[in-house]
Amino acid sequence: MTDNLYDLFRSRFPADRSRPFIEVPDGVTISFAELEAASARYAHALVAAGVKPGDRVAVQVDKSAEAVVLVLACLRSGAILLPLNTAYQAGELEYFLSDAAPAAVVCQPHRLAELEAVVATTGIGARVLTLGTAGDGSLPDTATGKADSFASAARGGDDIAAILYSSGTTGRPKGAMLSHTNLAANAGTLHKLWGFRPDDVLLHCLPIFHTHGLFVAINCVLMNGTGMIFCPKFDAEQAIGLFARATVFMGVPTFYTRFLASPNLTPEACGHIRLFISGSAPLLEETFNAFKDRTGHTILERYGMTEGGMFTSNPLDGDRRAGTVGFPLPDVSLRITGEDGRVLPQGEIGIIEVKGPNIFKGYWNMPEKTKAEFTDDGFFQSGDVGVVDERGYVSIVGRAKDLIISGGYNVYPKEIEDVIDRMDGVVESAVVGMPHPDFGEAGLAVVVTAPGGGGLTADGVLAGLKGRLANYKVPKQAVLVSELPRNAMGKVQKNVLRDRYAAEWKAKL
Ligand code: MLC
Repeated sequence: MTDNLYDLFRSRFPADRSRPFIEVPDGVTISFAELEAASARYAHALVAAGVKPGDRVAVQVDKSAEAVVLVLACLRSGAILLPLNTAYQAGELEYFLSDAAPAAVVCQPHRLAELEAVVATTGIGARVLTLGTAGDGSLPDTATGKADSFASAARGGDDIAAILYSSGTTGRPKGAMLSHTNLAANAGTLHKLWGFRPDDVLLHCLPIFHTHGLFVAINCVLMNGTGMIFCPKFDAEQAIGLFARATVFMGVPTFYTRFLASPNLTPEACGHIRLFISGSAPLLEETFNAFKDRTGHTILERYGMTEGGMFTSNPLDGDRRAGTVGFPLPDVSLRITGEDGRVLPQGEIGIIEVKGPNIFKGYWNMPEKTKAEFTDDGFFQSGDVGVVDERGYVSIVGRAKDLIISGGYNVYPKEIEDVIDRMDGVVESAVVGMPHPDFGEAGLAVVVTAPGGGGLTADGVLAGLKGRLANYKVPKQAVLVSELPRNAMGKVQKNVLRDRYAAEWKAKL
């Protein structure tokens, strides 16, 4: 056995392989036996497509049982998985594919022509494969008839298992490289910390192209060797109906606010769930309290990011405190530092830095950026501003980076401003995060138009962004102005904009 993560998961599969692993409501059910066999066949199909260990396989597919099989097939074949949000548009994909230069790109059949065109533009020469759900995908076609067993490619612990792109406040998105050991360490820690039991069933409603749905949720289930109910999309009513058959639920705060909006969220409906977990965005104290009042359940909030999975968690047994993200995980060292890099005493506010076996190996093709984000003694500088209280609970109190977290997705204003600034009639722009009842935060674009403006309207700005950026990045509102407020250093005062447009924003929601 090597350090291939698949082998670890396989060692945790139940002795009775006929037990269900994935059940899609009104869809397929896949047992562990089928998972093993199908991921072997898909791994053979990847090899047949020319994929070698260490090659990247970009995957932009809808959430399905087959998609999970493909994820495991990538691990088994030693390929590096590059999951891509299905909302990404051609321009965004072009960058990821040029940067990561995958050997193969897997997409839904209906996007084949589009992805082929993107691949042609990049000149990377990748094979474009399709993943159908009803016999209409080239990958399942190639897999048909292949052997049901596959010897996992030998992988060392530091070999990269996945690259996940995260954007930034400046420059290009960065591909965070996560090793087999990074993922194994975090999965093992969370599985233990959250007390997974032999009878647990996870209700999975998250997308599977980001850390939360992919590595936190699925990997805990794989470590537990039990099953999950796998909903292709989040639907609050459907999820509430399924609580009766599940024991663990993981979601972003928007899921919880949508549950609270339903009269069907009752203590009885939640009676079978032993653990509700929230993450990816700050859980408002108001939501935490309302959920407790309505259901009797105390949501467990945890904190992490793409660059290492989870860093902290409120306790399973013990006080789960609203407004905090709990304690550093047992194998994570966490410290707070000041602007000069000095480690601050408990109670002082500063940048959160973390170190542990789960922290990523660096950014793909960006040694300088990697170096800049780690301290000399190996701590990753998260860019989040936090504080540790006298009991050791960590709270996130702000962000050192200009970032909007909308419905659990990170949205970087700079990326949107760059697209707006290239529009005809635009001089410059600023995108700010505003409070949003459903998504927690959402973007407002404040756009300075050229004299005359060329007929540009606020709606025109928003329409111009659609199709160029993933839909969740498109600001919900825009205003046209003649100038932006700046401080003495010439920096746009985003806090002034947030205050100035607060009433107008709220009125238009
Ligand atoms: C959808 N829309 C959003 C949005 N999601 N707008 C802002 N922010 C979002 N998150 C917009 C769409 O653009 C569309 O607008 C309209 O809402 C309806 O789209 P939809 O697809 O029908 O929305 P819905 O399915 O309701 O999606 C909402 C959601 C989804 C909350 C279910 O966003 C979601 O699953 N979020 C989870 C994100 C997540 O998994 N993050 C984990 C990152 S990992 P229009 O105008 O086009 O009609 C990470 C690390 C960690 O952060 O710690 O976990």
